[in-house]
Amino acid sequence: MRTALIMTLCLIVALTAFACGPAEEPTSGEGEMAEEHSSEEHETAETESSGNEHEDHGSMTMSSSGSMGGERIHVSMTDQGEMYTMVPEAHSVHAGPVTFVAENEGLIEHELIVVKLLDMNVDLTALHVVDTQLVEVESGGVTYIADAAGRHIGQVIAATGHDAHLTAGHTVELNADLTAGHYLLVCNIETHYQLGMWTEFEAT
Ligand SMILES: [Cu+2]
Repeated sequence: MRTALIMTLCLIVALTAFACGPAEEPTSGEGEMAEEHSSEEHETAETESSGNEHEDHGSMTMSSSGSMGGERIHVSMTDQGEMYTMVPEAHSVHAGPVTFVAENEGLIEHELIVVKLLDMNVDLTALHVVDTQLVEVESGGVTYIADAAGRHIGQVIAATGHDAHLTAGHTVELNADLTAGHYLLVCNIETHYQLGMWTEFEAT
């Protein structure tokens, strides 16, 4: 009787150890956690581990665009010849997250500004220009494009800005969350809009 009890206890202990053992094993537990968090921590880890500024930038943009999960639109920018150009590979996307992959194929620095048009009747070939640039107005933490009467005709949704260093030969990825509507993609560095560096774009 006593032997049987001991054997039963041993069996229970053995079964418990068998059942719980694998789940509590340190390596498998850490492995699962590392996989779950790898996408979120990718950006930080890459930034810390790499001393090369260029590589840092590449991995950061890959990480952020990956988490956005939207369409990728390549935008070619040129400044040779009589007209400057801003040419997206497509002029329409589904509303939602979009990554613009802006490639500067020209010889000088450019930028990409994504503007949602608030006035459907605006003539994009004749936007209001002061000192060779579109007028950008800050209001309530939002940047607008204004017409000659000071009306806000477009709202800036995303911009590479001058810190992105979209210099000759470089590519910068710009994430934007687009609601359905009519958009203007433009480079607003002095004279570039007037030289043709803009295009219409739709989110449906
Ligand atoms: Cu430009």
